[in-house]
Amino acid sequence: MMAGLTRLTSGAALDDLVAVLERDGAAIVEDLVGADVLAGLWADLGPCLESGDFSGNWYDGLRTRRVSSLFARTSRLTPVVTHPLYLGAARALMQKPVTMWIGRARQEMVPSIQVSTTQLIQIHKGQGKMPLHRDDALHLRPHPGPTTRVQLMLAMSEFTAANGGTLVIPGSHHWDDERAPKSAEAIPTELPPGGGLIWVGGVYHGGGSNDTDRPRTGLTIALDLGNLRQEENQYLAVPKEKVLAYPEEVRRLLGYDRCPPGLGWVEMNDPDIVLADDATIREAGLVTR
Ligand SMILES: O=C(O)CCC(=O)C(=O)O
Ligand SMILES: [Fe+2]
Repeated sequence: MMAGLTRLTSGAALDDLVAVLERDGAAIVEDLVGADVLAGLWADLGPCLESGDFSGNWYDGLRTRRVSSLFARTSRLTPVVTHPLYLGAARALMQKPVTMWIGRARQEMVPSIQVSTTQLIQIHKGQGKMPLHRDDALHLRPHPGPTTRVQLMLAMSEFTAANGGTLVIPGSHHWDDERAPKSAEAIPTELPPGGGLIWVGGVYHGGGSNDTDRPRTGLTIALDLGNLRQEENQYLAVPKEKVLAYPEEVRRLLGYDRCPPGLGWVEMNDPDIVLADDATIREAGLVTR
């Protein structure tokens, strides 16, 4: 029997979580958000799941419901995406300084990070295992290598071995691209509602099979390095007024930020200028949107 994933609580030291993520590529935070946060998210997002259809393809799961554009559908994701352990781990693992010469000046640039995908994933009875995969395969990068994604799965319902709790192969982010993942190597994520699984993009994982009568619901957010293309196009998925409902830190994470030294500008400026009101935009002589 393989040991389970390392389990921490919200009060854990960030350095301890980062050390576990570097070693295993995945960790559990038992109590990521409280019942009030969870209830608010259910109130906003639950109806979207109920009115939605099952996925139309085998990979996403024919007995799985998925809802995306989460920052457009709820304004209550701040405590999730800015949780000090989740955001802190993402920053620690991805915002590594890069040095460069600009003329004769040796400069250090720290990349930004950004929300890359959001999804509610509800696995129903009869859904089989998802193929084990690496989510950073999207980045078409060789392994092993620097972390380009840190992802969260917030349990909106209980996660168990029987109901499809995410299967994870600890340590598989250290593997090269020749080694194939095997089902027998994967261990299920077990979480109470409000708990979270944090994992890095290079770790093999996948949804489990649900053999129970009750659906398993998770809310996933991925934070990626800011110099990569977002998986889910946040600029198109989240209308301006929904972006403005979030605090500046979250707006920056949604992509209204520059990745140093200079990716993502608008009008030679920070892209968040497009969030200003129309009068200010006209006064500054910028193109109105
Ligand atoms: O639902 C899960 O537990 C994981 C889903 C997943 O890995 C994915 O959609 O890429
Ligand atoms: Fe995945």
